[in-house]
Amino acid sequence: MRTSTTTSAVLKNLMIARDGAMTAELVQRPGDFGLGRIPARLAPAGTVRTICGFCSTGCSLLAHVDHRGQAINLTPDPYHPVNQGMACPKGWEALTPLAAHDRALTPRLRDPHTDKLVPVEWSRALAELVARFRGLQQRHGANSLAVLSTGQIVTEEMALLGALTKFGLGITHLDSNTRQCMATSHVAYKQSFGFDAPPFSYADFEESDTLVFVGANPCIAHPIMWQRVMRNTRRPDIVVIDPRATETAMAATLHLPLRPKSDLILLYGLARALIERGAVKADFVAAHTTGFEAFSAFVSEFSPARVAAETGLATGQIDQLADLIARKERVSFWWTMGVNQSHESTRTAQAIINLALMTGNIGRPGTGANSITGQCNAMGSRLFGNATSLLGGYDFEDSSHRGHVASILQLEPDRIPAQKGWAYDEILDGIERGEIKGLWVIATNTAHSWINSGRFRDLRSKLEFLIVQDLYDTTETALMADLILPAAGWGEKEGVFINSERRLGLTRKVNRAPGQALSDFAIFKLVAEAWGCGGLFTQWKDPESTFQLLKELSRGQPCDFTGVRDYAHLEASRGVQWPFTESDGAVETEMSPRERRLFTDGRFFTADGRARFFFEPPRPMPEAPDETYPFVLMTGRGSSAQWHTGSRTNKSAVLRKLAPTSLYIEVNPDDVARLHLDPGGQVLVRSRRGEVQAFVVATSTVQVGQVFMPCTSTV
Ligand SMILES: Nc1nc2c(c(=O)[nH]1)N[C@H]1C(S)=C(S)[C@@H](COP(=O)(O)OP(=O)(O)OC[C@H]3O[C@@H](n4cnc5c(=O)[nH]c(N)nc54)[C@H](O)[C@@H]3O)O[C@H]1N2
Ligand SMILES: Nc1nc2c(c(=O)[nH]1)N[C@H]1C(S)=C(S)[C@@H](COP(=O)(O)OP(=O)(O)OC[C@H]3O[C@@H](n4cnc5c(=O)[nH]c(N)nc54)[C@H](O)[C@@H]3O)O[C@H]1N2
Ligand code: SF4
Ligand SMILES: [Mo]
Repeated sequence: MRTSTTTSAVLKNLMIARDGAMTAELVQRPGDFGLGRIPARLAPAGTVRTICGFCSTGCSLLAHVDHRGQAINLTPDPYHPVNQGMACPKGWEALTPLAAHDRALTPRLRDPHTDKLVPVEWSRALAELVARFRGLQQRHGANSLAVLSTGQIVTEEMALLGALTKFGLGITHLDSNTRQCMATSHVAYKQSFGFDAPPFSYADFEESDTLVFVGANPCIAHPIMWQRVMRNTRRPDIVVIDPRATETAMAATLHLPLRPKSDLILLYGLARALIERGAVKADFVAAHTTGFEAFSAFVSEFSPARVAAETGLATGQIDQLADLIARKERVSFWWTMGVNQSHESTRTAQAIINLALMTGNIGRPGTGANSITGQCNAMGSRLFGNATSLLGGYDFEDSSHRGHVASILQLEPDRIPAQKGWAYDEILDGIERGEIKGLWVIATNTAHSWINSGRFRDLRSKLEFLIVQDLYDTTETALMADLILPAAGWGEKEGVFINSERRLGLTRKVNRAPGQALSDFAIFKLVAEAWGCGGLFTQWKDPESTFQLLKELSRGQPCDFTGVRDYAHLEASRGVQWPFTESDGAVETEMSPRERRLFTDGRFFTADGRARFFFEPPRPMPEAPDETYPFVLMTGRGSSAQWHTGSRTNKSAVLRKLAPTSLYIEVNPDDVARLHLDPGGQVLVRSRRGEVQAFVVATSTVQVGQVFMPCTSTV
């Protein structure tokens, strides 16, 4: 009953929305479902400061906006503390993908007779979503539905989606593409520091004496962070631990090309070497940590001979690195996907954290155990995705946490589930078992980016209803959908991103979304109304009022940012790093530091204020090479001009020119000769899960027995 009334009200509003110029956002008549208006605040003509929507660096871009409120081009902000006037090719080209010919302009619904995706009105799309999802819940239970989200929408949208899914629609299983990315570091920090808290500031790139990069290729993946390293005037040693001689390794002063997935052994061996060198900061360890003695006993088994044998490195290389850590005053450790995407990634991240703790390299300039995240708002999803942690870094399992969050959100506490839902891989397993029947995918391209993409294709047939919400209706996942919801993208809506150094930055609407595309925020509000649970979200009027709610959720937490007044404050201050409490805000002046790191007082976020040493015996790589599959395949970023599955970057002619246009595989010249491969010719690359054609690039950047392919190609 409630649904049908609401749906007709939605229809009325959509008719208004289709009229006139305001197609970009729904203009709600005040009073209709108590929504008020979701403002479509267009930027005034002139220059507007915004934050890039690709990677987690969070560069500030100046959008130059004409009298129609449309950005005509972008330049990097010379005065921003993050990028200091620099941008990578994706940033410079960020407007181009918005104008692509394959933008999703209307919702599309699969016609059961023709099997084609045909344009439908928003009202029909919403009614269908509700009917199909409700029907599945009625027949198979509330948890026959699941949601896959992203690190690429603004924090306000993530939080609304998380709240809508779990508190409104009654779906427990929500996870995001950050599971493929830095979820393991989230856990590592939570266990070691008591909260998911990357401690660094980008200034640390410039202030270190030794920088150790583990499984990270910032020259390609975070080029502006790398520029910050290049601005370091302390003549630092730069160490790269990576099986490949990457662009970053080539620029390093020491490259350790270890065997893939032998990092944990190396890091434990380094800990022993540091203990033997007397490099342990005993005062710091005694005052601020727990568990060092057991750790010290544990690592005694990692002799140089064992480490060399198991990592393939020479003992001299390991000694050299131990010296660089032991002898330098300021040592910072940085890691990315070479660590996070592995079978023992949480412990590997913690082995890095242990090195920083035992040598007292934390809380001082140029130090830290620093996880670099990937997507523009991966950090926002860590705090407000509402996936494994409850909004604001709380725990679903803790009833006092649930009660607290419910009181801020003015909800009945029992609306908040008492357990976290399934992770991404568990959701896919649930589809396979026939338990999940309906899936809603937002701002991620699962059919391309999930490991073993063939499996997702097979799972599709087990889903009774697949919804995809994206900028484009041509992504591999959208083409499989039963319903496509057209979304506004970066630059077409406003909200907050949180970058790798915990900086909240405001991203602005500098363009109208095309056709009937709506911001994800507006779509989630409409779904709530159509579902009949809109009343739960009256406080979430628009992104900025939602930001005020998020502030309240952060109050008293390590990530407290209650000192940020509003969007205008964020913009004027060029971003604020958390924590920034109300009292910090009250004493803020022009002279307040613009870069801050955590743990300067040696107090961590655990109950006793001490950091923990975590460790575990290394396990062999689960799927080692064998006779049929003799190579180790590594994948990663191939070019600073390409972004993941290419849905956005492939739309720019400029970016397409900057990267190879065909898929390639890098093979060591000895293997090329041994297998009589034709450099530049095509090969069929086959794994236990799939096969693909690629052309051969003979290069000694990969070791014998190893090959590399980029995870994006410009095809
Ligand atoms: N241009 C561009 N930039 C991006 C992205 C993009 O798609 N395009 N994506 C963004 C995202 S979401 C992310 S998560 C980041 C990723 O940023 P990075 O992790 O820096 O990028 P990858 O290319 O995945 O690099 C991982 C490195 O780990 C190495 N590696 C593989 N196995 C091992 C191992 O066992 N041990 C060690 N030590 N190293 C290993 C690989 O050789 C590779 O050089 O990039 C972000 N930036
Ligand atoms: N082989 C291999 N696979 C990998 C990796 C690897 O290194 N190797 N890396 C993994 C990692 S670290 C990551 S993070 C993932 C990334 O994997 P994906 O998230 O699948 O990659 P993207 O291409 O960024 O997909 C994002 C989609 O969201 C859409 N989009 C962008 N902005 C918005 C928006 O505001 N709203 C909506 N609704 N849609 C939007 C884009 O059009 C695009 O289709 O890939 C993972 N997969
Ligand atoms: S480095 Fe990242 S944030 Fe900066 S311009 Fe490039 S993609 Fe955007
Ligand atoms: Mo990522």
